[in-house]
Amino acid sequence: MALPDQQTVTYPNFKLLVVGDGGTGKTTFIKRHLTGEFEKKYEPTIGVEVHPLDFFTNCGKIRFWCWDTAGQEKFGGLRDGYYIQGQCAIIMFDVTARFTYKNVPTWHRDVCRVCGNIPVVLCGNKVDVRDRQVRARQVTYHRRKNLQYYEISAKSNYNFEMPFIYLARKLAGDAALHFVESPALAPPEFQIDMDVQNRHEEELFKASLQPLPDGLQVDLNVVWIFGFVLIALSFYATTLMLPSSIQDQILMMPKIVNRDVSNSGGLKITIFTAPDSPFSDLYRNVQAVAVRSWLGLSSDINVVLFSQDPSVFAFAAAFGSRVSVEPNIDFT
Ligand SMILES: Nc1nc2c(ncn2[C@@H]2O[C@H](COP(=O)(O)OP(=O)(O)O)[C@@H](O)[C@H]2O)c(=O)[nH]1
Ligand SMILES: [Mg+2]
Repeated sequence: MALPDQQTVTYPNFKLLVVGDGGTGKTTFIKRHLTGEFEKKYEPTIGVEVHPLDFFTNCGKIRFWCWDTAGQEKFGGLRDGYYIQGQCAIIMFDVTARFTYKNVPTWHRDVCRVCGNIPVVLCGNKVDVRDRQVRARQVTYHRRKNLQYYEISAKSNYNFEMPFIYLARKLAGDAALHFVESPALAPPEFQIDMDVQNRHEEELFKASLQPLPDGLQVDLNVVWIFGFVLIALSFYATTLMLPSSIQDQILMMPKIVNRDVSNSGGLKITIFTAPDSPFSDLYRNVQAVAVRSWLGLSSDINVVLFSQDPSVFAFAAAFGSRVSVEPNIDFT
């Protein structure tokens, strides 16, 4: 893979995308490799510098055409022309700036959108800095998405070769592939404290043995529940406090609250909801709390669950006649 005006090479060569927020150290990292820096080519139409990085493996020479932007990523995502025909990727974040880790999913999504399922390495750069904002154990994205993760420090050359070995193995389909010669690298600008870094690596290893926290899903469910409870409460309070003429107007609002005043003159409220399925395990408990809190507001509140999940019927039945199921409207 090469730009149109570049000479190609006879040995295996691959277009390597290097993406991540501006300032994470992508350019610094690529420029450590002296030959690649010396032979780089600028492609003005796309605004990239392409650095040919050669590595010597037990199976022969391999080249990564490393694509590095001229800083366009600072203004948002990159254009598709940057990604097209990418064969592998490095996504970089900065362990001293949390938001750069938060943006990793966006970069990964863009890579996958254009390039499909190519080998991807996640790199946490600047681990030479003592005051990290992203601790090793907090890095979990790669585990969720089945990527490889390395802690690196471009300025100290720490782990420089690891992302390339990983990608070369994946691309060659040979897990035993290894480098037989070190590339010429710029001398380290910092010395990394290996005692500190070994502790980070140990922390990372220990975290890899733990199950992935399910916190995000539970958090989302809690937000969802409280949102609905608040809406229900405010409707209930509003309709009780308003003069009857305005109450009558609210009566005309469809879908959200259906009041049945014909029955014994009392105020009836029906809450329609399309909850997450399935209605078992963790979700069941979380959603049961929501339904119970609605029912607890008043004996005049009924709940209708929009779902086609088979488990919804047993879930609803457990609450008695005030909770029913409407399977023909599926908001999921
Ligand atoms: N401490 C430290 N600083 C780094 C490292 N790598 C890059 N930097 C600094 O981070 C800043 C941004 O680097 P740059 O390579 O331009 O990032 P890019 O925008 O992702 O290409 C520069 O000031 C670099 O000197 C590193 O490993 N450690
Ligand atoms: Mg750059």
